[in-house]
This record gives sequence, structure tokens and C-alpha cells, in this order.
Amino acid sequence: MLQFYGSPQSSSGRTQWMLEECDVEYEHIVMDLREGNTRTPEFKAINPFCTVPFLIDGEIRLSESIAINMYLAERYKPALLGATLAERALIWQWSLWGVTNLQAAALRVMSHRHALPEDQRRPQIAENAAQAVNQMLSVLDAALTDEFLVGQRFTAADINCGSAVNFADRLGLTQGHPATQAWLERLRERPAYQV
Ligand SMILES: N[C@@H](CCC(=O)N[C@@H](CS)C(=O)NCC(=O)O)C(=O)O
Repeated sequence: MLQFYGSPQSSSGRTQWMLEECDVEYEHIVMDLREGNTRTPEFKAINPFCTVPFLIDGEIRLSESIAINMYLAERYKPALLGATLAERALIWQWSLWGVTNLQAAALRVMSHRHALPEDQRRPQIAENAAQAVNQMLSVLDAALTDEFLVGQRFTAADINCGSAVNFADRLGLTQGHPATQAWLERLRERPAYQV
């Protein structure tokens, strides 16, 4: 059976959502980051990156949520990867944009508004990052002319990018982007999202 190492409140949510959409059985090994579960010699021996999410599927051992999700989709639910080369390219575009651009900026907001010790927070960094998120979400909002991001049906792009946008939303950063908020509501209604 698949083994999924994950932790609540981390990038693992993206992978658990994909696992549920793929409708595969898996063992969920819950890692407590505050307890240092990812830094034990036992975990380092199977995952030198020492991060979650982490997946074992037979011979395959994978880190990085986007890599894991694209692997899972290809192996267990290829329909999530689009029907044409153009759709697949767009799925990659939105997946990578969501994680490397949007989520990274939203993380800066979280760090400098809430997460860092107060004496290390820099309000200007948070403000600049919030503005960057707002500009990025304007692009997304304009692109959301259909129910879903790519090919007028639910794909891996909705999971990969949607989980990053969901994070931004939890920080209160999606106001003023109605298409984005409506899309998020549609995604949250999916049973696989709710697990
Ligand atoms: N880019 C990676 C991020 C992986 C990552 O840094 N995970 C964090 C939690 S979000 C982690 O495991 N940190 C280890 C620790 O805090 O001990 C992904 O998308 O999977």
C-alpha cells in the first residue's frame, strides 16, 4: 500500500487532496513538525530532504508536493493531467506558478505578520508581499473564465494551484477577486478536498 508521510498545516494538504481524488488506498503517517519528526535519523534514512509531504509507492520514493501530485495523477488518475499537450502545459504552468510565485509570496506575508518572533517581523516585507499576491491574483481572476482553470474540467491544476490560493485565502488575501473566491468555493465542495 502507498505510504504518505504528511503533517497538518503544511504542503501535505495538497498531496492528501490528490490522493483522495485518485481514490487510492494509502497509509497516512502523521508527522509532528514541532516534535522534530522529520529530523530523526530514521526519517532521514528514507527521505534525505527531511520534509513532508513524502510518498513511498513500491520502489518510488518522492518528495516535493508538485512532483508527488503529478506522479499520482499520471499513475492513478491520468484524466487529471489534461487531454492535449496544450492542456498539460497549462496544468504545469498553473501548478508551478501557484507554488513558486503565489505561495512563496503568501508565505512571506504569514512569516512577517504572524509566524516569526515579533522582533524579527518586518511590516514592509509583509506589505510588499501582500501587494505582490494581490497583483498575481488579478492575473488568476482574469484567467478564471470557466468553472475550472484548464480545459473546462477539474484537473491537477485546480489541486496544485488551488491549494496555494487556499493558503492565501486563509491569510485574508483574496478579497477583491470574485472569480477566484467562487472557484475556491467550488473546490472546497469536493468530497476529496474535505478529507
Ligand atoms: N516545496 C516543498 C516544501 C516541503 C517542505 O518544506 N515541507 C515543510 C513543511 S511545509 C517541512 O517538511 N519542513 C520540515 C520541518 O519543518 O521539520 C513541497 O512543496 O513539498
